[in-house]
Amino acid sequence: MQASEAEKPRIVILISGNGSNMQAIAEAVHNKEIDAEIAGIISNRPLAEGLTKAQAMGLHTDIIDHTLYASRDEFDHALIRMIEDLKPDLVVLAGFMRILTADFTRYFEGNLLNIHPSLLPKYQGLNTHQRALDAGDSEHGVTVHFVTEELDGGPNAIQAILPILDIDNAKALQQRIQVQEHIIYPIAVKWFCEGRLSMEGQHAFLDGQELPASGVQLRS
Ligand code: NHR
Ligand code: GAR
Repeated sequence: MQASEAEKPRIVILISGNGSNMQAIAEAVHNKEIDAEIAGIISNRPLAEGLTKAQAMGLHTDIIDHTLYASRDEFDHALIRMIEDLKPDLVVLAGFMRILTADFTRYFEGNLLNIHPSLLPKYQGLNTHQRALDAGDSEHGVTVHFVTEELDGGPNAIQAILPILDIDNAKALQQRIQVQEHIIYPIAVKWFCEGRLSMEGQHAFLDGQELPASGVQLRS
């Protein structure tokens, strides 16, 4: 039986910039590849290009400018309230660029996903493409993981792996990785919305089986 609109899992997506991952997920919902509802898009940057994209798709958008808050704590508590108003089942970080406090990550733990452009646990933090090149790595990639207090340290759900080519630079790598991001993020969100992907006690599970530390790996 088709679930009625009111019963569909509700997704809130947090962005700071371009919003291409937000768009990939919203399109997968629109195309009914994911049986869910986009409850809203929230940006901490008032001028994020992703806001325009979300509005063009007819999605609800909210802005919460972190520069107007005196501390990370106050910002995160206001952000929790704004997200809660949208009654989410899943919160998705899609190029969201503010480090979140433990109060925030604990509040949504198990229902909070992020996409990070490296083969986690390698290269947590920023500048990942250049760091993979500088290290002379033969492979690089992107990971969808559950968010915990530890930055880029929560359990992995899925990662896409790409070879690094002799002629690569950070920009070329970033472009090839973005193509993979738009494939694996909708897959992870779909699994979550179907109740197949979950987090229990710092481990990720798919279909009741604990995933390896890498998560599911897609190699191209
Ligand atoms: N917060 C927690 N607690 N845990 C994670 O795993 C998080 C998180 C917040 C964001 C995304 C992230 C990434 O995938 C993310 C994961 C921003 C920074 C950062 O240094 C680091 C990691 C991530 C996002 N932000 C600077 C800050 O001071 C600001 C940088 C900027 O505005 O450009 O918050 O890598
Ligand atoms: C994505 O490439 C994502 O992996 C990266 O930011 C980009 C956002 O693109 N995330 C981080 O670097 C987190 N530190 P988008 O706004 O077009 O989705």
